[in-house]
Amino acid sequence: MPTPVRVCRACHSDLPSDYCDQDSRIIALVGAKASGKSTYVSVLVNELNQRVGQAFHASLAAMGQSTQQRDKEMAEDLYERLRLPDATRPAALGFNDPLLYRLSLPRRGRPGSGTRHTTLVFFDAAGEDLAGAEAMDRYTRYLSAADGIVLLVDPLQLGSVRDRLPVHDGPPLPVVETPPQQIAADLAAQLRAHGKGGSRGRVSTPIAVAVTKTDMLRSLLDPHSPVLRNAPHTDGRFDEDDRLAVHEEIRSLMADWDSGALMRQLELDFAELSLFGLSALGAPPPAEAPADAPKSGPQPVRVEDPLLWLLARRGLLPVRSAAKGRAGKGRVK
Ligand SMILES: Nc1nc2c(ncn2[C@@H]2O[C@H](COP(=O)(O)OP(=O)(O)OP(=O)(O)O)[C@@H](O)[C@H]2O)c(=O)[nH]1
Ligand SMILES: [Mg+2]
Repeated sequence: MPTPVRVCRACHSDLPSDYCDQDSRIIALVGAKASGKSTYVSVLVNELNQRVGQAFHASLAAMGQSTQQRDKEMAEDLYERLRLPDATRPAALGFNDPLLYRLSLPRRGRPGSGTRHTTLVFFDAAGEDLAGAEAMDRYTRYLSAADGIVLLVDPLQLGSVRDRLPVHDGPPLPVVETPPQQIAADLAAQLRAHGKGGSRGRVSTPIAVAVTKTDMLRSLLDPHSPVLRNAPHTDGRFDEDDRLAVHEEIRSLMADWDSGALMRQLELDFAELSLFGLSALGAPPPAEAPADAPKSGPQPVRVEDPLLWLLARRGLLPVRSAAKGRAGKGRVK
């Protein structure tokens, strides 16, 4: 029946009035429990509003009352009270609504050439809802509708990384959760079952695989590693060569960590993938207050890269590459 506000026909949730007028990109966030998904979203939104927004002449606005309210709470918790997000509640306790944002970018990457609006939908599930094929089933409709997936991999979950970290004064290492390889395999199986299997059985949805908490890996990285500093974003362009440098660096790190098992699995399952490394906080939480952000607030490194890659692949961002012929159009295996 007619309603005074626009609602979804399936679930009857409110749809912000401009939701249907824009191109939309659903970004699914996947990762084991405590891999850093909620912290990442909160920091990413803040960076898109500030440093990254400035570099790309972009602006981001929370859409609809529910996102506006949660956006405000997330920012107050992390940036004013310096509190890290609580564990996300599992779907069994009530479904978590996705976060909707309108991202406005100049056409052709230049201000004054008109604006293109894109709706970004972030879905931040609880880790335990992604911890097995059965649990993930609840999310399948949303995962199969996603235009891009960001898989967060917590390096502190990997045995060989835990063994190599120097004795540190940060908070204790997290308990071991679902291995990223299993999440990736279950995810691919779900997507294939929903018609996302392309040539040679590989899933066609692009996947950005990001190693999180890179602030903890300093002792394992070269001090000049590209992973330890932000991407340049020169002239408001996505730097393809920089992305490849990070991709190769993370690939060789992972080869060292697990003999490349995760990478081999990903290459068998996904047709388009790129590896990233990021730190949402820039430093470990204080040892005496592990539920708090570092005292100086989040100082993120490379949080925007996975999303920018997904947007650039869709032609929504101008790309810069000194080796265009060699790198192709942003496709990497
Ligand atoms: N060192 C470091 N630790 C981080 C970073 N981001 C998150 N963490 C740690 O990881 C914990 C979990 O982060 P969350 O963002 O809640 O993880 P999640 O994936 O949303 O977890 P669930 O909602 O339970 O699935 C935080 O409480 C921090 O202790 C980071 O950038 N660096
Ligand atoms: Mg969470």
